[in-house]
Amino acid sequence: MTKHLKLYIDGEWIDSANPKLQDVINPATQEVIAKASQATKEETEKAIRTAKRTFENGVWSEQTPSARAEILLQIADKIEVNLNELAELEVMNNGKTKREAEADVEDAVNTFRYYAGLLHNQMDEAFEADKDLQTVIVKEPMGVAGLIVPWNFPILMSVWKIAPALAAGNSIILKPAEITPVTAVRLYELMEQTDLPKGAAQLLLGTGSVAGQTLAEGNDVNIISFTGSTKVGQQIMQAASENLKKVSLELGGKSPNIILGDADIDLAVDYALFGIFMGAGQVCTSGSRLLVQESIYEEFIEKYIEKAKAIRVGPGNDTKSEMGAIVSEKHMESILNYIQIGVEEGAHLALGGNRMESDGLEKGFFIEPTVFTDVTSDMRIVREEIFGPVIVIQKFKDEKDAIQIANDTDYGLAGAVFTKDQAKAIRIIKKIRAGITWVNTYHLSSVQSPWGGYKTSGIGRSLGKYGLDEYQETKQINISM
Ligand code: TAP
Repeated sequence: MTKHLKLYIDGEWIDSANPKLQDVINPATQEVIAKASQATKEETEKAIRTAKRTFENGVWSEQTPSARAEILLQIADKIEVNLNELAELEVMNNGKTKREAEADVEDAVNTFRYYAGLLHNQMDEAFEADKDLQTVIVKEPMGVAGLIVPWNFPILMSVWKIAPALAAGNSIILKPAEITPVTAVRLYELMEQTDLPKGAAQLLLGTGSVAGQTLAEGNDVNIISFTGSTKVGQQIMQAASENLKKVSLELGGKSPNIILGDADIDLAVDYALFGIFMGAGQVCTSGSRLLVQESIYEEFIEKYIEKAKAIRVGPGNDTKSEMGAIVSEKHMESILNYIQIGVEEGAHLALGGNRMESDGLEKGFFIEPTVFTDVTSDMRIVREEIFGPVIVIQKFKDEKDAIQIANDTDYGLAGAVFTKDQAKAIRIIKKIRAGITWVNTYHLSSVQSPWGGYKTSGIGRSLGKYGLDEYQETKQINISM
């Protein structure tokens, strides 16, 4: 029987008054795997009222940091015990490979454990501000946190927000993307089995235009933490200006991956492939612009294309698959449209470019690993985020040229450089206007490290101690001695 997914408000699973249910699709097969309730404006407002009441009555917000840490650890344990099930659900709903999904769920466990640990380490500051004045600086929760996440890392993006927001003592309302609600629902079922107080965490399924927008506008919401497209990020900022709530935005990218002439070519080829084809390119930090120095251009491209051709594309639940499905038909059409634009703009389509519809992939949304060479900085496929398995490769002359091309973008999320010369690597990386960078590797990061972008890639940082700061107010208490 198809599972019916409900909203979770004030410790109860409830059906929306909206009779329309959203079909939740497996993108590898087009099977309907669940039907999801879609929260109305009134239900979203009820979730906000519940979160506010819970915050004010102190059942969560006034617990000691170590008591909160204990509950975060309980949640981590629950996720860990159910890791395989959660990974399978993620594969089924998002289309990514099982290996990728397992890594996401493992990171989710680590994130809860990290913030539990951080709570034990957070201490107030105290100092003598004047002869008779002692000052103490304390951190406090903000209140109600609205957490809006996209479909590309459904469970991990949820946890990157839930863990620090709860750690800080806020009451939360999570809204997953309407096409990928399955693991968020399972996560909430697991959270319900812990000692997290009723009303501390609500879950709203439904659309961005109703549930998301109502959260962003809500006068009793104190922070909106959003991960998604730059366009929707801008709408959220506007909506949030009504009560000047804090906004934390993790947005899009078009990240440069620079391969210098003295790089270890085989290493650079492998990471450049991983940089774009992980998650079928549906990753905010994808190294979607490859910049290759002219002295090694031909050799690099030859090796890159040979290996890209060999990538096994298939359903995420097949252990042989190295790249999974595109999340939805609509998104697949958008990627195919960009490929068409690339061809019309005069870029050289060196590999792929098509939907894959044979050898058992007929029913799913699969796109070949696609490589464009001979691109120029003015092309739309170079400037706009395609968010799919499409790499655009540009040639550069020297270091100065590479930096100029790399920074010629409105985005500033990530970037990488490959070279055997460490000093040169650091010199270049320091000039790249982006928040997440790599030298001789790609996509590797840790829960301790701040995650976020420059320019139109966002405002604020997730993860690390910076991620906890996002969900806290800072107060000075001046005590006359
Ligand atoms: P969006 O279309 O921006 O949607 C993201 C979330 O916002 C979804 O839950 C969506 O709900 C909701 N939403 C849509 N309109 C809204 C509104 N007016 N008010 C409030 N919420 C609204 O992004 P997407 O297509 O799901 O995800 C892809 C984008 O996310 C890419 O641009 C990617 O770069 C970015 N991304 C960035 C990062 C980081 S860390 N920077 C990480 C992952 C993804 P519905 O979809 O249910 O309508």
